[in-house]
Parts: sequence; structure tokens; C-alpha cells
Amino acid sequence: MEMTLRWYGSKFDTVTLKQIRQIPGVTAVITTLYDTKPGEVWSRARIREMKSEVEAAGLRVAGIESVNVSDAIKTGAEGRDRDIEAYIETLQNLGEEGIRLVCYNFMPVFDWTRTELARVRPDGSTVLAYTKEAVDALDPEKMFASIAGDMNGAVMPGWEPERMEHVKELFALYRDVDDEKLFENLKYFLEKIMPVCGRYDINMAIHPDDPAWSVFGLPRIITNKENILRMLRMVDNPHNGVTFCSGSYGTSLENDLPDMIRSMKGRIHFAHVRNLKFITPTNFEEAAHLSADGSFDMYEIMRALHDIGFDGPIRPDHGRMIWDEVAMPGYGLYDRALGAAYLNGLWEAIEKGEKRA
Ligand code: DNO
Repeated sequence: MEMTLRWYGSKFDTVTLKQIRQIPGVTAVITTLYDTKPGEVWSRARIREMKSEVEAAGLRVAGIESVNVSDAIKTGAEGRDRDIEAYIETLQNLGEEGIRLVCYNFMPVFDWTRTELARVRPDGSTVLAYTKEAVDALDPEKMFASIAGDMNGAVMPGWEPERMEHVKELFALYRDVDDEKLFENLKYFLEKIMPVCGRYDINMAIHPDDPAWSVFGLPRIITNKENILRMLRMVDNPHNGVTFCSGSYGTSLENDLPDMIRSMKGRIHFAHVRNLKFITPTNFEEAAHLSADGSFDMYEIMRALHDIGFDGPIRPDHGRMIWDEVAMPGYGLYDRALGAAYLNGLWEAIEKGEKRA
């Protein structure tokens, strides 16, 4: 595996490439062109510029998170073929620049959803948190307003204000889309892009729905082992793969994370590893990465990745806000750096333990 950190680009991130370069064991970033819109073609010039900036800092671009998929593609609405053409062109330009990993999601309207962005934990750190009851009580149109105040001035991925102004229209677009239709639209999209992925050896890595259930009655499909295996089989091509995100699949206590990892052997192209602490089954907060701080056994998660021979990029995920840092919730430097060091430590111990046995 290769340890990476997500980086939003120098215009948007409070964390610098220089800082990332100094985290022991982190050799690459996962980045994006954060100001592009779904349906827009990423030019080769801009991709090259982004790569040069990262490489000048002594790091490498290990992949893109995300090239976002438009709502027309997700709903199968008019304009989807045009947007798919644009997506293919973007993949081609990324491929020409040697980028071989693309993370994306197929979540309707909202990307990942949390009800609090700064819940205070006993140690005084603040974290993202989710209470099902709070979502159930909320009018979806108010969802954005209810969390916008806690974003620390940042634009959070999937929560761009321009998009959120149109929440009502977005909901209308998904009115006739159920889980089956969403699967069908995903299949249509994947079949169209597989040839360009084959040509450039690009691995597509779908991000799970977070949380792993339907919110506001919207369809959600990338939520559990059964559905993800269905998705992998429905377009049975090694380039059609997965971002294994422990914090997203882990929102559902029914998901056995190490077992899911083992069942996807060969198709996990990217891993997000983080811990959650469940207060009740419907109320959780994002703990530190350390097993003892949350509800997951992080050793078992890393071990399962090791057992299947995972050799792609991995990254610590949402970090707590600690040491008075002010950054995009979940994406500060300090706690993610601790997370990277901890995950690297687990990996080293697993590898060496194996050699001794
Ligand atoms: C949240 C992220 C997601 C993820 C997208 C992938 O912090 O994990 O926004 O990047 O769903 O397209």
C-alpha cells in the first residue's frame, strides 16, 4: 500500500504540500481540481499544472478524489450522454498525464451527510457526528443551512453552496429514481467508460454512500456487501472497483468490515481508513483512528487489507480538530497526520509479524 493524504489544492486547503511531505511515510496526495463542475472537461493543461505543483514539493499524485458524476448521469436524465462524453474526455486527459486512479460516488443530491460538524468530545477535540433522529426531524432543504455555520469558512465536498441553492430541484430530479433505476444508471455509466479505463489502465473506485442507508427517502445503493458485490459483477471488469471506506460502510453496524474487505479481493483500488465511536446504533461520532478511541478494531481492518494483498493508495480519513487548528471539518493536518502514522505502524507490525510466523 502507499500512504497518502487528501489535499484539495493550494487555493482551497489550509494544509500545505510542505506539511504533508513531512508526515513520515506519506509519499503522495489524493487530489482534485476542486473548482470544476460535474459535466466539465478537465483540461490536460490544468491536470499537468496540478501534477507539477505536487511533484515540485517532493510528492506524487496517487489518484483523484473525486471526478464528480453529474445528476443527469445519476438520474438518467436528458444530457447524460453529453456528460458521459465529458467524463470520458476527462479520463483520457488524466490517463495521458499518467493518473491511474479515480474515486467517485453515486450518491443522490447529498454526498456524505453529517448532522454536526463540531461535536465536542471529552478530550476537548471536535468531530463530525451523526444522529439519525436529527436527520429524520429535518426538512432536507434546511440541511445545508443547518450545517453551513460550522464549516470554518471552507467549501465542503458535495456541499457546494451553488448546488445547495437548488436542493428542491435536485429532489424533483430523483422523484422517479429508485434503487433499481440507480443501479441501472450506474451500469450504463460504467459500461460507457470502461473502454477508456482499459486503454489508460485507470481504476475507477466507487465511494460508498455515507451513511450507509437512505437519507430523506432518496435511493442509496452502495451500502453493504450484497450491493457492492452486485455492482462489481454487473460490470465485471477489474477497472470497475471500489474505494473501501471503513467510516462509511461502518456507519451500519450490520456491515462486517474485515469480511467485506476479503470479499472484494482484487477490486479494492483505494482505501479510506478511519474509526467511529457509536454512542447508540443511530448516533455516532468520528473518533481518533486508534482502535481504543472508537468502536472498530483497526488492526483487523488493516490486517484484512494486508491479507488480500492490497497494494493501492490508502489514506487516513476525517480527523478530529485538535490543537486549536482551524480547517475544513475532518480535513485538518494534525489528527490526520497522527492517523497516517498509526496506520503505518499497524501495517509495519502486520508485515513483520507475518514474516516471523
Ligand atoms: C468525505 C469524502 C467524500 C468522498 C466522495 C467521493 O469526506 O469521503 O466526499 O470524497 O463521496 O466521491
